[in-house]
Amino acid sequence: MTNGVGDLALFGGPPAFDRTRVVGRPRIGDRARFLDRLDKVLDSGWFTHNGPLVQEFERKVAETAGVGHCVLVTSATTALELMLDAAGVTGEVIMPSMTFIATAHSARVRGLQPVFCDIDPVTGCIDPDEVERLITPRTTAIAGVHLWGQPCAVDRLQKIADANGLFLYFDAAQALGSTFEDTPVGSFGSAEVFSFHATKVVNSFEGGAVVTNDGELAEKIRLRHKFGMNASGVVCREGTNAKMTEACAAMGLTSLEALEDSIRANIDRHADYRAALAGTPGIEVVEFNPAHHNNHQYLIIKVDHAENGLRRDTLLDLLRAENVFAQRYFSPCCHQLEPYRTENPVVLPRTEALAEQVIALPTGHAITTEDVTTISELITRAAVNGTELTRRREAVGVS
Ligand code: T4K
Repeated sequence: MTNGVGDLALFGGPPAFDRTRVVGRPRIGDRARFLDRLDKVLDSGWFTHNGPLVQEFERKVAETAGVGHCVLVTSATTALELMLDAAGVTGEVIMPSMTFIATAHSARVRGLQPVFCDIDPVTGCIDPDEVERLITPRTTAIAGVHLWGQPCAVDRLQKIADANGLFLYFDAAQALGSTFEDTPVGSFGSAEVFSFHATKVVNSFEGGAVVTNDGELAEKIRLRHKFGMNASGVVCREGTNAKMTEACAAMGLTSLEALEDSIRANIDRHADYRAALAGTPGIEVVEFNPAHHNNHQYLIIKVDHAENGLRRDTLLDLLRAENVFAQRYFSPCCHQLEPYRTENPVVLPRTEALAEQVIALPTGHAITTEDVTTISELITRAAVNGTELTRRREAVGVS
């Protein structure tokens, strides 16, 4: 590899990787154990409806989160929707825009109005001072998002919620295995929601969970996730079908058993990237506050165009051409997407500044230290030749 840019795959050279490196390659755990569990499901003839594996997965997720109750459902998005319905939230919900669109959509489909709030520029999580500023008589809830596995300022948010009589919940889709100081994420606010999507630190193919210490809330969610039927099969209210299957729970349990190993691999690759990218102009590997424990499922870099002349999207295109399928987590962010940007345009300077800079890179068990070296060399070449790359892209009409 040379130091110039002419031989990059973006300009017709051969890609650095013959197989794509992705963000969020699913972690299966012990494949034999998964297949054994699946075999037993097939033999049992019991595939769904709160089967034994779903019950076991619920117990283990509750244990991991340090809470009394867990209700498993088909996705985190559905978990958020059911939780908001069960809690009877109405009106306005203050939430960050720097998150996956599901945080906002889950509120909107329940007839709520997301009110987007600016962020702490260091963590990218919701800024409690801004939350206080946005409270109106229509505000009924605050949603924190543990962005990239980092816990929000849970203590301050709880104080604000208590002082104003608001329902506080957390979208913890990215944060299973993280802590706030020594307390596991999952146990804050009135309820938290995990995702077990294929790309998450623990996956159940697709899946999600509400975790809470509020037994009554958990029961209301349970009713809603199975047609409004109680444990005796009597329909007491309306509801939907959001039950997790036994096959998904088999995957979830097996993947959960690998959680510690997964986090260790994530931390190792994080250290590899930090070493390999140290001193690269205008590239910062986002570090997590050591006062908390982070699952390190997301490896985020910030690209400072002012320092290296490189545009974030140029780097993204460059990496993808090399078969490194990096992601923009999260850009554009929620208030820049439909229907929010048309219905309720807002300006969030800190959110927008961060969103312009971020890239999530492949990490963890899916890649090796050598892969990190290769990816980092590509990034360094791009950063060192930032102005030249921008010029070349502009010459072909790409900004
Ligand atoms: N709240 C927050 C804060 C979230 O981050 C999310 C989900 C949610 C709520 C909602 O959770 P769920 O309802 O999904 O349970 C992905 C995921 O689909 C999404 O779950 C996740 N956040 C978000 C951050 O990322 P996309 O559209 O960016 O990418 P996707 O899923 O097509 O795949 C990403 C990469 O992962 C691909 O390059 C390839 C790799 N991949 C993907 C799949 C599906 C695999 O290697 N294997 C796979 O099976 O959304």
